[in-house]
Order: sequence, then structure tokens, then C-alpha cells
Amino acid sequence: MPTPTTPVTFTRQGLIGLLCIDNPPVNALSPATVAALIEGFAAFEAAADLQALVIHCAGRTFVAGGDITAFELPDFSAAPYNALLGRIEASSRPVVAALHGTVLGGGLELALACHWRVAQPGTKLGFPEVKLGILPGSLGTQRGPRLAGAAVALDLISTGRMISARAALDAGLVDEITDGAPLEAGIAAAHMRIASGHAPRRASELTAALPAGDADGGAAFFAKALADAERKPRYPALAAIVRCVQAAVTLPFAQGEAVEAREFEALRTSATSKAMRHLFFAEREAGKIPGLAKGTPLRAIKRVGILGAGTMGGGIAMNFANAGFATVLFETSETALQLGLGLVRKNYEASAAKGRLSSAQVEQRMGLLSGSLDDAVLSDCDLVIEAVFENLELKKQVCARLGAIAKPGAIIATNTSTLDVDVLAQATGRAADVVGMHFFSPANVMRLLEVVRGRDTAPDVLATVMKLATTIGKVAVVSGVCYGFIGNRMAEVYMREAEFLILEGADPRQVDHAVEALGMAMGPGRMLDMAGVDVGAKTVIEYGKTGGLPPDASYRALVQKLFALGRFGQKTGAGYYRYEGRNPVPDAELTAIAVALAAEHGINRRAAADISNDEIVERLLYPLINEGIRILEEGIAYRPGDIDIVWVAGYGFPDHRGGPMWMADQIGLAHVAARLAHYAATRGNTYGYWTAAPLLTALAAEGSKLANWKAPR
Ligand code: 3H9
Repeated sequence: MPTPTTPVTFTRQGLIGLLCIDNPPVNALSPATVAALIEGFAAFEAAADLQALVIHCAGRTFVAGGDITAFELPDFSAAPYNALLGRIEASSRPVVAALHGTVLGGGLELALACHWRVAQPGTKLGFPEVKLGILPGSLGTQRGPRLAGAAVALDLISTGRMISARAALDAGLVDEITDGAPLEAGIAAAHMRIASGHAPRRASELTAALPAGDADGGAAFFAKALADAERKPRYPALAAIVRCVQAAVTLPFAQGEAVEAREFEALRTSATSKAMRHLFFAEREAGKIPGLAKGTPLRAIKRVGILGAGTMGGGIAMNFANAGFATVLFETSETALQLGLGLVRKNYEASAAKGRLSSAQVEQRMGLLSGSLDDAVLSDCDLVIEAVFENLELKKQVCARLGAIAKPGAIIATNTSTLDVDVLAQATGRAADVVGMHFFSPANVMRLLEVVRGRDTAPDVLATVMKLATTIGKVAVVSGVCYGFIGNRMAEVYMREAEFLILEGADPRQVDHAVEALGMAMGPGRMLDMAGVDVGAKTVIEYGKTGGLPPDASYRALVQKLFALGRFGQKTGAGYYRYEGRNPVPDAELTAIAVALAAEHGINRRAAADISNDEIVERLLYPLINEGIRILEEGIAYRPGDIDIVWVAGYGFPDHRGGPMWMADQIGLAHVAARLAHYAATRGNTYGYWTAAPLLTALAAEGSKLANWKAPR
């Protein structure tokens, strides 16, 4: 799409002025767009004969927000834009915003400064700033509550969720919904405003309503909201939003404006927001695949087959049924099939009980799912995903069968989490059709999809699966072929150190707490107990068979021992912890196992109190970072940001730290390298556990950052 010469044009149609914003792809408010908007509005101000103004946008959407890239500029200031919004609102002639697409952030703030908002029925509106670690900085926290009331505005701004035009109309954020082209609707609304003779309605002059029944000027309402927000100190925007909305209720507009400006600026320059902004762009970048031509034709996917109706297969099937695909599950026994379909229904009904789905939606989705004991049903599927146990021989057999029965042109995907996709591709006899689709458990919930690009994967197969990932609401990251791909390969070294620390005397709870304090959703012990110690142990054992494990008898000895003892985690009531219901409690038996294993492998034990949180965090995360850097230098991942997305979307890594690669840059690569050297010296390095990746050493020596690194092409 050619970039227009100016992002804003001012024209006239009879007595109506028209300001058109045209800054593809989403009409974000770049500094140039804001400057042009200021100029365009000045032209309207100067044209005294005009009776009203319509602000509208070209392309697929009204303004979708401030330009996020501009927030990095050292001289960034919201002040010129905010002053413009003040002038728009102060106009004595009606200004109408004609809305379509996604009216977000600074775009919604522009609309709220206008006197009348007309929206197309499909328009979506919201304040997504909180997802970037900031808050609406162009008076959204001040005009929003004055139009929608404090409770609605606080909810919208704190959650960042989008609402429909209808909901926005009900909330008072939109005045009118009309079919037809936005510009025509805007012009019609402008004529109506002129004909009505009403003075322009200015949001800043309204009083923000408090929740019904409020008797103390919002004091209790805001105190509770603030207390809730302060329980999440890693997300300082939440408390700042409460303070701003409270200011909209209790202070004159100009003073509220000052509160918002102060809070916005502190958040914009915070490490948290920078990390979250990095993830925003990394997620979009992950969809751009080196060597894959833009416009690569896609294969048509209408019918999906899944081989294996276990927890994973069922969860995968739900993704496709949710997106409207006819999906068939194949199993080898009636019992397993019914169990699988039953679990899917149970999951849907649980969502319905929480009000997330209607019972009609449950039935509609179940109606898209079918089951069969005859694998011939897979032969007319456009995509077949195998989701059988993680066992190379079994998967090879299954792949060979799929290669024989899948129709020509069908994509054959494996959900393996660790195995060699090239070997499985060869087994099908049609390697070009094969790709890895590694879903994360629970597959219907976790956002990540690792797409494993095999040596022979055809470009159109890769392009189709990447597009499909978006259709089913996943964030997809491409990985090359290696043990565990990006995520599980890095998780392996993290688990290795977690186990060693426990053998050395740390309590599993201490290890979990140290990384949970950093923001990980779950520490390694709780994570493995939930995912299944048996699953983890079998993966290690399978890997051992390929000769991939270090020749270290103590390597992942704990998980294998727990597996041998039948301590599979939550499902058997004991693993790293003992379970009282779903509640993990420390277990003396685990300590006894760790003591015995330490003795068996000659590992010196220390008092738990002598193992600091800093040591735990460094020993778990620095090898993980180091492994991520190896993955980059080997070309398994294309970009550091891809690795960050894998860990944030698939492993509960805190988004406020931007992912492990981003975090490494913030810590400083030289420091990471120095600490690896420290552990190599103090713990011994017989198996190379602490050897820094050459790329880490090189970048550390240059004083460089991963963020500036580009893969050699
Ligand atoms: C804000 O408004 C603060 C204010 O309160 C104060 C301001 C002074 N900036 O997602 P897509 C790019 S904060 C810069 O693939 P979709 C994106 O990187 C902002 N770039 O399309 C991508 O580039 P590329 C509040 C942006 O159709 C391309 O546009 N607003 C921005 O799947 C297409 O994006 C938000 O947070 C931006 N704001 O989804 C909205 N937005 O092609 C953020 C997009 O080079 N945006 N790009 O990779 C979104 O949620 C989605 O992009 C949207 C479209 C729903 C709009």
C-alpha cells in the first residue's frame, strides 16, 4: 500500500469540513500524524463559514491508538496532542467522530473529545494501554469516566478489553450506531447536529457518575479498587489508573489532567512498560518468517483430523471447534474416545457455568466435533495432527500411517514436544507436507503454538499453519528442529538446576518461591507436579535413548526417581510436594529421597537456609538464558523476541520482564557471562553446564545487547 503524502487531509463538502486521517495500516498517531492533524484542525478553525467538522479515517480502522514506537523517542510528549483534543472539544461548532474498525487508546480519546460519536455496527472500542504497562495519556481517564461513569470507565481502562459498538452505546461512549460508510454516517450526523441547534456537548464539562448507591463520594469504591490494584505491584499501571479515575471524580478537569499526565509519563518511561511494548512488537515480528515470500499461497483448511483423543488431542480439537472448523478425533478404543469427548464437553460446560459461553454455543461447538474408531475418517481432512504419546517409535508408526492415508495436499502435523520432526517427516514418506504444531497444555487455554519447521517443510505448509494459528487465536513462533525446540530445550536446563538445588538441600517450595517472586506463574516443582512427573520423566528417558543426555548419572535423577516411585504429581497426590486436595504441602518423604540421591551421587548437602534466593534465580535462569542464546546462534530461533514470546505465552514467564532474552539485556550480558563463569568455577564444569555460549561471550565482550543482534543471513 503506497504511503499517502500527508497523513491528514482537510477538505470540505458544502458547509461541513472533513478531516481524514490516512496513516496505514492502523492510523496510529505518529508524531507526523499529530502534526498534520493540528494543521488540519487549524484549517477548519480558520474556515469560519463551515458549520461542523467530521473526523474520519481511511482504510480498515479509525485511529487504533498512539504510535507505540514513538514512546521510545527521547523527546516524546503527549502535550501537543492533548492540547489539540482540548481545542477540538472547545470548538463552538459541532465536531463529529465517524468510527469504524478498532477505536483504541489515543483513537478513542480523540473520539471522546469530539461532541458526537457515530459508529458502524461492527466497531470495537477500548483502552488497551494497560496491556502495554501504561494508561490512557490523552485524557481518556478524565473524559471516559465523565461519559461512562466511574465504574464502567475503571473496568474498561483496567482490563484493556474491547467492547462492541452496542456496549459502547449503552455505556455512553458512543451516541449513535449507523450502517453505511463511516464518512456518510458522519456527514449525516453533522447535519443533524447543526439542525438540532444544540450547543456542543463537551465531556470535560460533565460530572463523572459514581456507582449506584454510593454514599461517600466514591471513597470506599476507590479504596477497594486501589487495594485490589496494589495486590499486583508488578503492574503499577493498575493503581495509577485508579488514582486517575478517582481524580476525574473528585477534581476539576484541569487538575485531573495534570494527575493523568504525571502518571502517564512515569509509566511510559518505566522498565515494565518498555518490556511490555517489546512483547507487543515481538509478537507481530514472530509472524514474519525469513525465507518465506510474502503472498506464499495457502492450502485450504476446512476439515481437521486429530489422532489421539487424550488430554492433548481433546484440547487441540477444542481450538478448531471454537474457530468453526469441522473436527474429527480418531481413537483406538471406544472407551478412550468417549473419555476424550466427555472431557471436551466437561471443559465447555465449565466455561458455560462461568458465563463465558451460552449453552447454544456449547452445543454448536460439540456439533462440530465427531469421533471415530476408523482412521479412514482422517483421509478427507485437510490437516491431520497426531497427538499420541511422546514415544519415537509410536510416533514414527503413526506418521507412516498418516502418510499413507492422508489425501494428497493434506498437511500432516505432529504435536511432539521434543522429538526430531525430520525423522517423523521422513516416516510419512511425504516430508514436504509435514510440520510440527507443538501446543502447550492445557491446549485450549495456552496461547503459544510452536511451529516446527522441518528440513523439508514446504513453504505453503508453513505459511498455512502460521495463518491458521492466528485464526484459532494462538500466537505462533517458528522453531527449527532440535531436542525440545525453543521452549522445552530451554526448560531442560532450568529443570536440571532446580533438581540439583533440591539434591543440594533446597526445599522445592523455596525453589518455587524464588522464581515466583520474580514473577513466574509457577515454580518448576509445582509446574511439573501439575503437568505430570511421569510425562517429564518419560521425556528425559526417551531423550536418553537418543544419546542426547550428558554422561552424568545425577542428571535429572530426581524426576526419574519420583517417576519410579509412582509420585507423578497432583494426579497421584504426591510428586515434588504432597497434595491436600490441590494444595501442595512440603513432604518429608521428598526430603528423604533427595538426601538418598545426594548420597548416591556424591552431592554435598547444605542447610536450606544457606541457599539464597539470588543463587536459585541465577542458577535456574542464567543457564536458561545461555541456552536461549545458543538457540539463536544455531538458527533454531530467528530472533531474541521469538524466544521471549515462547516463554511468556507458553511457560508463564512474567510479561513485565519482557521474556528471558529481554531480561538478559536488562541484567547486562557481561554480568550473565560473569555469573556463569562463577558457577563454572565453584560448582565444577565437567559436563559443560556452565560454559557460556560463544555468542554470549562475544556480545558481552562488545558491551552489546541481544536486542541489537541480527542473525547472519
Ligand atoms: C495509546 O494510544 C496511548 C494514548 O493513550 C496516548 C497517546 C499520546 N502503534 O496487530 P496487527 C502496527 S497506546 C504502532 O498485526 P491486526 C503493528 O505493529 C496505543 N504500530 O494487525 C503491525 O505492524 P507490522 C493503544 C502499531 O489487524 C501493524 O500495525 N493502542 C500500532 O491483527 C498491524 O498490526 C493499542 O495498544 C500502534 N498503536 O490488529 C492498539 N498498532 O505490519 C495496538 C498496530 O509492521 N494494536 N501497529 O508488523 C492492536 O491491538 C492491533 O494492532 C489492532 C489491529 C487491533 C489495531
